[in-house]
Amino acid sequence: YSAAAGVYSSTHAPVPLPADPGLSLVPHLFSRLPLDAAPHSLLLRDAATGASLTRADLRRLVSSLAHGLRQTHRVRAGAVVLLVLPNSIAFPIAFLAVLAAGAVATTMNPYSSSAEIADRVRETRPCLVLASRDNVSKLPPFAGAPVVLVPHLLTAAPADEQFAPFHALLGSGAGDEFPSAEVGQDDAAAVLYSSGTSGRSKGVVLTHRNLITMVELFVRFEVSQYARPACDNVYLAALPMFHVYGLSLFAVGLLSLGSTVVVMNRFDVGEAVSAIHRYKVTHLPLVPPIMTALLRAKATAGAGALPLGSLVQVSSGAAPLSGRLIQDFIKAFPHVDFIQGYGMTESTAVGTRGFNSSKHKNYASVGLLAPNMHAKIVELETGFCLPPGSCGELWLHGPAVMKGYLTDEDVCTRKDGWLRTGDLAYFDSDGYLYIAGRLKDTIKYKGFQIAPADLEEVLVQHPEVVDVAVTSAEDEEAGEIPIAFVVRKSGSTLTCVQVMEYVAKQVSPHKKVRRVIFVNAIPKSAAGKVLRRLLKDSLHHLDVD
Ligand code: 4UW
Repeated sequence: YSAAAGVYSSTHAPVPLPADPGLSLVPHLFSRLPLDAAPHSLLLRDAATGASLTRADLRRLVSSLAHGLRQTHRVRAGAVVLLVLPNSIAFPIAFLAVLAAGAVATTMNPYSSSAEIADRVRETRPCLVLASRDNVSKLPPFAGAPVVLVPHLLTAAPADEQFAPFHALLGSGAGDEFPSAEVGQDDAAAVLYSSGTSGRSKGVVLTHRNLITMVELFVRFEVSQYARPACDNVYLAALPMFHVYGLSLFAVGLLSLGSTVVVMNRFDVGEAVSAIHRYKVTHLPLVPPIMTALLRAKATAGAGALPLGSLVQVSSGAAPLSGRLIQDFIKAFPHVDFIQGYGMTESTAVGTRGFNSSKHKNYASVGLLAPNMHAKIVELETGFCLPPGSCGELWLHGPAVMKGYLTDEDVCTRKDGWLRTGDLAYFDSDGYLYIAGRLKDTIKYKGFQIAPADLEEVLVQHPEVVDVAVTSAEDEEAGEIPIAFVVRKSGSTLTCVQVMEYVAKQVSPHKKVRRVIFVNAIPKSAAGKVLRRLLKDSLHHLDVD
């Protein structure tokens, strides 16, 4: 910590990053993947069927799909391709091929509603949509954007007519060489959605440099801290790849290390346990609700104990974790190295990672700042930079921080290259970071982001709703749940259930409003800003729904 500058620098030695401005993610990734050494070693495996892809398969499929996209759909530098895909071994191939073709991939929750998909199409104007079969019925009629259905498994024969166009794209490939896509490190590579510190959810533009940085400073760096060779590691991809946490690991970073990624189509605790056992999974990145689910499964299994002996490391992030849950988990799975990590969409998942040595175990901290990254802890009232031990807003600076938002400049979140995280945090004198609370409005339901403003916009459309404000309530299962304070039209007999059903029809399942409270007025500041804190505090005084 430099008291003069008020800046915390990473305690790790800097990691060299590629300088070539013409480099893009996919060539970089494959330059890091020792293909010749072990072309047939397993990279991706489908948890349900066991179907697998090798390093050589990945290279061939990404390259031929990239050529196919350029030839058939004129996918070019700067064009956007929308991915509405659940986890599958095809997801990383689709994502990487879009980038290798020079285009920009935008991902979204595959359980999104039609309205949400239509919104995204309006905002990002994709030239092509890659979707799973389950999503076809939800896709709005696209002006000028064809839809190609992507199968879960690429190894199966293309018996199904619906997937013929996708297989035709793969077939149009030209060997293992990637197309010469005229993009470099400063060009956009992906648009992921996040609400930042306020307002509606918006597109976070990540460049090839951001993604290359993520690979080097987060995934490769973390694995290099351990003595185990990375190619012996088997990861369970239980988290969704449309979100930055799953995307950075399973669809990008880990592939460059030659580790095996076992992909679950959708999380289910029983299936996760049997996949861990069957494929001897060693690494399990998760969110706090999955820890709770594993603990419950263990309690139910009783003396028969869960067959999780292969696990070496479990890491948790994306949402706060209670000390109690950490202790219960460590007691239940003593052979597992447990760490927390912290990241954001706006920082390409790069932030902090825990590291336990035999001498030093620090489970409550989210870990040490990633190499090459800087931080400040800023006092809210004064804007002063605070020293170790003092709590303030965490700001981040470094090559992983996004280029900006797609639709608005949101000057609040980014200031002079500093990303205001909206999180309350402090460092200890050894450089370990602790998250103490959240200043921003974002709600985290099972680690998924919900922007209250998105739900408010849906709710105010209801003809019997006069005013509304959404905030969160703590929940043992999900961490937090969205809760709506609603002012009804006078004389309206609208019920809580009707309000919840109205929202549920229009949003992804994780965004559903799970509690409704009718009020006479929404408390607002003189400037008209909703006083969410006041509403949240009022929850403690309410004992009726
Ligand atoms: N404790 C408390 C945490 C924590 C947290 C995040 O949806 P986003 O934009 O992004 C994420 C990314 C999570 C992540 C990425 C890479 C990684 O190694 C890792 O560690 C395991 C996690 O969730 O939400 C960002 C917001 O989520 C909260 C915090 O409010 C942050 O601004 N958050 N991690 N460990 N809160």
